[in-house]
Amino acid sequence: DVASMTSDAPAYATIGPCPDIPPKLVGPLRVEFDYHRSLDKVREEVAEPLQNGGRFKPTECVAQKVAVIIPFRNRHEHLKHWLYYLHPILLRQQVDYGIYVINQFGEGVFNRAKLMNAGYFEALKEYDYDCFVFSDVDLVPTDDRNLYRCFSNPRHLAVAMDKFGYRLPYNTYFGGVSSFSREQFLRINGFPNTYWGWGGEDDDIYKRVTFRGMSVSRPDLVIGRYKMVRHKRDLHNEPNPKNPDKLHMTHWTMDKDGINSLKYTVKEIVKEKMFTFITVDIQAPA
Ligand code: UD2
Ligand code: MN
Repeated sequence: DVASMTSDAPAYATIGPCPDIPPKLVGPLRVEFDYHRSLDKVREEVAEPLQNGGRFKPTECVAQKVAVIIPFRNRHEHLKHWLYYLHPILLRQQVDYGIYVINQFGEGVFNRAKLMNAGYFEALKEYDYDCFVFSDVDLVPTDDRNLYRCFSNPRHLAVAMDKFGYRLPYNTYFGGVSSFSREQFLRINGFPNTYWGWGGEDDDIYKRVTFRGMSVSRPDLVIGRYKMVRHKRDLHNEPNPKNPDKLHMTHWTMDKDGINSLKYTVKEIVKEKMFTFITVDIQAPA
């Protein structure tokens, strides 16, 4: 009979792509970091729809497959805030996503861009992601219309941060949060591995994008608002005076310093409910 034939039809035959504008967005959000929920409480409140490892896949439509990569060391309080605010946002944004916290092993000099390269690689070992969002652990968007997905050009999402008076500090600023499709990321040979310590790596990435003939896509200053958890400069992430000089060389170095020269080893992978925590040894200098 006809009724049972319809109900036996495979589900995928009826699922179309997710809409360009997710229907459940609410717009501006209240974001503050002085609440007193523990990580356990946060998990109770936001993790119910998630698969282990901080994974979620919408069932109502076919979504972009997005790996969110967070460079990390010793910022657990910030990570709690990030998870508390971002999971509900990402759920409303209808993304097929996973959260990858890439933890730098040891006490050597920090290297944000190399960690993000490692995150790209590790995420792809797990799932066929087509989009990569790279985010500082301390940045929370305050408007859910700022979509964590990929566009026809590399995207800079963190355009209006509280710490910069809700505007870009300079026109070519590319720090904080960005997204790249797999093709866009490969086209720039990923990120540089050689920016140790604080500063410069985001400007190098911006240059890579323009040198490969792409432009930067951005949300407007209303939708692109962010709050950064206030913090001091960490130990072993001092501004590196060599980094600004390296920027003159990007044009010549980008083809040999990037995803094609990346070397690191995985020390440990831990699947938490709200995220996948991957500790990597990136051979950091003391
Ligand atoms: C700015 C940019 C950032 C990057 C950096 C220069 C903003 C909001 N962000 O960040 O994108 O370009 O300058 O390198 O302006 N981290 C750890 N543990 C550490 C050190 C760093 O987890 O010990 C991670 C964490 O994800 C952090 C990120 O690296 O958010 C950037 O470091 P930061 O927050 O100390 O630097 P900040 O705020 O000046
Ligand atoms: Mn910061």
